[in-house]
Amino acid sequence: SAYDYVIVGAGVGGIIAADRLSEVGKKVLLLERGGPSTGETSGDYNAPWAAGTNLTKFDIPGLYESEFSDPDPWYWCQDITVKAGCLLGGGATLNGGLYWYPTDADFSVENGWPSGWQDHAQYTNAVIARLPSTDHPSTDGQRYLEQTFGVMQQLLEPQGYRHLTINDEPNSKDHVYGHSAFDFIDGKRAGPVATYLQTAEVRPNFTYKDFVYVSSVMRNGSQVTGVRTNDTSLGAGGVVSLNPNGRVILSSGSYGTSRILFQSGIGPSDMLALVKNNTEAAVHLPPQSQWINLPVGMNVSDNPSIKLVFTHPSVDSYENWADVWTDPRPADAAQYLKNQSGVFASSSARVNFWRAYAGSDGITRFMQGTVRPGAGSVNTTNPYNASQLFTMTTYLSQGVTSRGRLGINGSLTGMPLVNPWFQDPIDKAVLLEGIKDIVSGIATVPNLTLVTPDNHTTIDAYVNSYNPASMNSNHWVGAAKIGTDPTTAVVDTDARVFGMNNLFVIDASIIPALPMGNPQGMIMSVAERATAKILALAGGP
Ligand code: 6FA
Repeated sequence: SAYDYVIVGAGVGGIIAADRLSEVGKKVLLLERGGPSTGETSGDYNAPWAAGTNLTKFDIPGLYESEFSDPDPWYWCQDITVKAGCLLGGGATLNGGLYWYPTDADFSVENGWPSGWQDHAQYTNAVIARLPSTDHPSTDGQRYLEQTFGVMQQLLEPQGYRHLTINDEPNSKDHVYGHSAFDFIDGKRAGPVATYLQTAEVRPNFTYKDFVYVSSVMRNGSQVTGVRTNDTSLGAGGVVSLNPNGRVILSSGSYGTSRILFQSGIGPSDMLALVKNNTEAAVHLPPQSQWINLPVGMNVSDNPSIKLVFTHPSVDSYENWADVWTDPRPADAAQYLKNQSGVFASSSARVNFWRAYAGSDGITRFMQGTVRPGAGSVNTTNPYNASQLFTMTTYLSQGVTSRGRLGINGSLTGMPLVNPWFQDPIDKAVLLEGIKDIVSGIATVPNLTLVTPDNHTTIDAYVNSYNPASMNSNHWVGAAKIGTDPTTAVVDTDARVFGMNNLFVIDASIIPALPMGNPQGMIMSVAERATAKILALAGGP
């Protein structure tokens, strides 16, 4: 059987595209390399205390931090050197759930978007209608483990910050703070898996196949003729067929989509040469005369982030989340199992704030802060009270000018080739200024102590010696950037790969520059709009 649309990757972008295309009657095949995740999708990776329930590691928001201490973290892609989700839902199944409605400025021409993409409201509102955010995810409407909010209030108010419900005023991102907002529903992880995928799955014209790995698309010049998979039940040699005028959408995430493009003969010549030198992959690489030289993997950005660790006597560090999987606080576990309320109904973040900074190059950059009880690591020569720790992650968000590069090695492992953080010294100077502003307020909050860096380390020294790998925020965008010029962009303003008739990308890769907040809200809006654009294009199925 053949399909109108084959979508590769059931993550944030792919699920939304699949739902919208099947909604209008297209015959859609959604392929995913991983398997079930949440209980609703037959996932069964449960904490011992939730055994026998349909509440998996991925359903229970309070288990988020346990992803990073799991002895067998099978859910991370094993062939990508940075963190990416290789299971149904992709990053949306594993992420911290922070969820920001995109701002108007996120889609501005100044922020890299081609003209025509500025009026995002219709698409953002479509996302909000399916997946409203919440800043009080517990089913009883109460907020839990909120001590850091009070501390941050004391720290930020004297610096002129205003308290607001963040997603009620998405465009207000200067000197504002509020409760963290999440894509959780009924006290559980929601995201596209719990919403868009559910409506797609009841349609007879929609097919979902998991545990299918896509290596490349088969091309006849500018026409994709099939999708090459490792599943021979899908077609001879594992090749999935398209209907006449059928289209393929790559939604495999920044690293996954880039790798498929390379193996399909699309990308910089050094990456294609690596595929050609890989015995297994070389067999399916189109002849060099059909290679398309596009800047796949270039122009990537990710928020540089620096963590500060504090103590305050009012704060409950929640044992730094170390025991949530095997030995949770019994009352909290029981409360959650009873009706999805309490501490476990939220992931770890409790407070977010933003402030605008003018860089010496005239560009406005925003600093985002995310505050959570507990700390992953502490580096201090002074004594401190481990039960009072909390962490503030400071990120540079919209306005970041640094760019890096991602790609593959000879074994086709996905990896950063050039780190994107602080390539431009002005990015570094601005984040440093922001951190210093925060630290300058510590003295106004009784008993607030900065423990990392400790009082023998200057903020400059701390930032200067910060391990670049620890600056990673897992928010990679731009690998197949949208634009009007194939020397600097990979997809055109309809999300179609330059030089191809029927190959598209809908995922984080097409986003040209970082948005104001953690990116999944923007990716969702982009997926809504890109799908509408593709449907409106002449010549389709
Ligand atoms: N974003 C937010 O907005 N808020 C957060 O709190 C947040 N936290 C995190 C976080 O804590 C971690 C650890 C990570 C890794 C990311 C976080 N992000 C957060 C970022 C956010 O999750 C990502 O930006 C977002 O998921 C990217 O969406 P995409 O649609 O671009 O890509 P996905 O990775 O979601 O999905 C790709 C799918 O394709 C996966 O399901 C994958 O298994 C599949 N796939 C990949 N290669 C494939 C292949 N060759 N064949 C078939 N399927 C493939």
